[in-house]
Amino acid sequence: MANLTTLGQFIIERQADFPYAKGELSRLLRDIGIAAKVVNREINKAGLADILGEVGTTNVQGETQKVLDVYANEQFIAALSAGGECALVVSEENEEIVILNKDVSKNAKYAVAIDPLDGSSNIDVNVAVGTTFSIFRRLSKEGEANINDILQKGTEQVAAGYIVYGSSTMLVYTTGCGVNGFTLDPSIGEFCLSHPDMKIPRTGHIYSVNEGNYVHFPEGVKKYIKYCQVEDESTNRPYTSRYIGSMVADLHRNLIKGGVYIYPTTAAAPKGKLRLVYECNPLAFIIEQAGGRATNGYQRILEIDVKEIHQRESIFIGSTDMVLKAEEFMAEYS
Ligand code: AHM
Ligand code: MG
Repeated sequence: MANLTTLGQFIIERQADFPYAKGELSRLLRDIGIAAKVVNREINKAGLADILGEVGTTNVQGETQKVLDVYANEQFIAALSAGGECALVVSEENEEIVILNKDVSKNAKYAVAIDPLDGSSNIDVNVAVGTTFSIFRRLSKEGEANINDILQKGTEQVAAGYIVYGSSTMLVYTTGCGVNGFTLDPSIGEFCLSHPDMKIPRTGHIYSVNEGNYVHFPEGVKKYIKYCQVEDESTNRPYTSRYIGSMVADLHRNLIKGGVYIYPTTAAAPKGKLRLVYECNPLAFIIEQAGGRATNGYQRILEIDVKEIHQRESIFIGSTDMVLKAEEFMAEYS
């Protein structure tokens, strides 16, 4: 126990790393950590408690919501509201922006985008799911927050992270000064620093893509997949294919082991499936801070113009050399 650093301690110790070191961002991150623990507790009870199954309502993307999606959404928004630092939330589960802390005396300075429970189709089969979050300093200086506060490019994020609810539960975040990972110790109910200064290997041999969609992929992606499968000793090919169907879990594995995750355009998702604001941007910030690369095959994810809160984008993210190789195929064939 001697060298244990909890998330709370770490955030305070590293406050000087924050662009605005007044403690507000620290409190916001702490609030997210608290909500993560509550959501984790419910996820671990899934199957025991009568909480599994569909609510019956559909979210903005027309997908049926599961009870835990709704629960996680409520928990994160409640924590952000109670903390007082967050003026606006965008969530995958809410069609419109959610305005919080209207009381001007609170002077809430941040806008947060979340996917409260990503990969939720995996819950009822006991497979890892995740939360992603992206934090911006709001642009409007006073009064009620507005949508422009969140329609900022990914480069403007002041912090971002994810929680992976897997064989253990981890919270990984960045404030632009590297990436640190914390594992939840259920015996003391604290996230403890377990993965300091995470770096993604420059290259790897894992590729993660839903190959069932192969026929609908752009030619460049098809050619890259074939490249991954060709035998070549000098580059350690053929690579290994790993696809969980929970982006956070796929990305977390690739961050540690080295690899690339691709969700390109398909016939069903002509602009890509994943959402720029609360899925691609936070994960791109993390991966870049860990030394990796994240693009849409042509352009850096963090520099893409954000026009609407549920905007979709294709994504190529992971070990720098692997993403660069995939981009070469995109440039040549797509
Ligand atoms: P969701 O936000 O509805 O859960 O969708 C996002 C998820 C990602 O976590 C995952 O990588 C991807 O969708 C899987 O999609 P597919 O089943 O089309 O491969
Ligand atoms: Mg999602």
